[in-house]
Amino acid sequence: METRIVFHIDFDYFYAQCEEIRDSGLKSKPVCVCVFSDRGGDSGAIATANYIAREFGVKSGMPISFAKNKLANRKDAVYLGVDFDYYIQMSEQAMKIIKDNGDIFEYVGKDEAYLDVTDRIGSNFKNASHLAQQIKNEIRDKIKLSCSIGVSPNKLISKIASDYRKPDGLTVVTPDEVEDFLKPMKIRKIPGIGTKTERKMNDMGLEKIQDLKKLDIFTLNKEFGRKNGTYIHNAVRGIDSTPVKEREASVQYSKIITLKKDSKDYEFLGENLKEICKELHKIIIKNNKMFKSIGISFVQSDLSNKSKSKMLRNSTSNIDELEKVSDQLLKEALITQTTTIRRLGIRVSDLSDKQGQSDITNFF
Ligand code: DCP
Ligand code: CA
Ligand code: CA
Repeated sequence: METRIVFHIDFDYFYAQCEEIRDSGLKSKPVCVCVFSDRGGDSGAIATANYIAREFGVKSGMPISFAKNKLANRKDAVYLGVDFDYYIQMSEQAMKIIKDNGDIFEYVGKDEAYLDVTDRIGSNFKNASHLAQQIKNEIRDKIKLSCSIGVSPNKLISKIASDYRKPDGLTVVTPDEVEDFLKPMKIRKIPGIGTKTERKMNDMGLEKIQDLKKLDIFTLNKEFGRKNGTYIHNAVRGIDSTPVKEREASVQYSKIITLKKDSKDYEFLGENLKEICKELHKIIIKNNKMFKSIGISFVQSDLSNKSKSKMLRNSTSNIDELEKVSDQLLKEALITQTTTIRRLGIRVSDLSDKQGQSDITNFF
């Protein structure tokens, strides 16, 4: 079988880098992107931080107050709320560039994707390395975003390789280099091995990937279960035959607001719903999209969630349709509503590109 060439592409400090691109003044400061909770003040968690903030120990998932402590001496530190719509726009543009440069494109998440380039490159790793560099350049030239790419014969090694030199990395691992590349790495570098498994392995005296290679498949199966055992046995040898599967981003746009007061009154909620429709519609138009599914969601006073959605017969970008259907969903939901509602939101999904009016006029 011909050696495959697979890329794993991962955008560097993604949300924080997007913020730096929008405001280049941020580049010299520690930047923390925060998911503020509803409780106000500093309650909430860090989504991500730029590399300056990371030097002070700020990490994804950490409480915002911890990050503020760590950055106490940096008066210039900046704490921004997440702006998902903007990150999705950035992601879509970068993903398009990636997709256009490969044979099979597999979307993994907003900031990462796999790309199989075997058909256009053959098994030539030198050419693959050039193509990867070209993709990096194109993304940087067009939208200023930096990313890290791993290039190898399979998804597993490429995923490890894209993380190997960050930010702005390009790591090529040819089939001959796979073993040496993996050997000295910490066990946790294998995707899917969590802290719990790692701890258990450490307790068994195993620290590095090369240590794990000493265990035979029977021992691995016995200690970690058959499925995991087999996976680990292959992974430490760099073996992975999972194909890159064509997969597009299933993006959705949503808008949610905290109401001025908790309520289950149709008049009050309906007015707010109209406002949300307007805001959401702006985003849809700006991105030149049509939607086929509409959903409304409540965060109730006890903070539990509730949602209701409807699939339309045809895709549309029409605001009247958006208003009509979300109003209908609201009415239906309120029939059985006992708790008051604290936050109200709408999302549209099953998106497709709108053939812009301008295309048609250009054509004529
Ligand atoms: N993210 C989040 N909460 C987490 C982890 C991540 O909201 N606990 C978001 C913010 C990140 C994005 O997902 O920008 C991508 O996550 P990555 O793990 O790839 O981390 P980054 O892109 O931020 O950093 P890097 O890839 O440079 O290490
Ligand atoms: Ca990333
Ligand atoms: Ca990632």
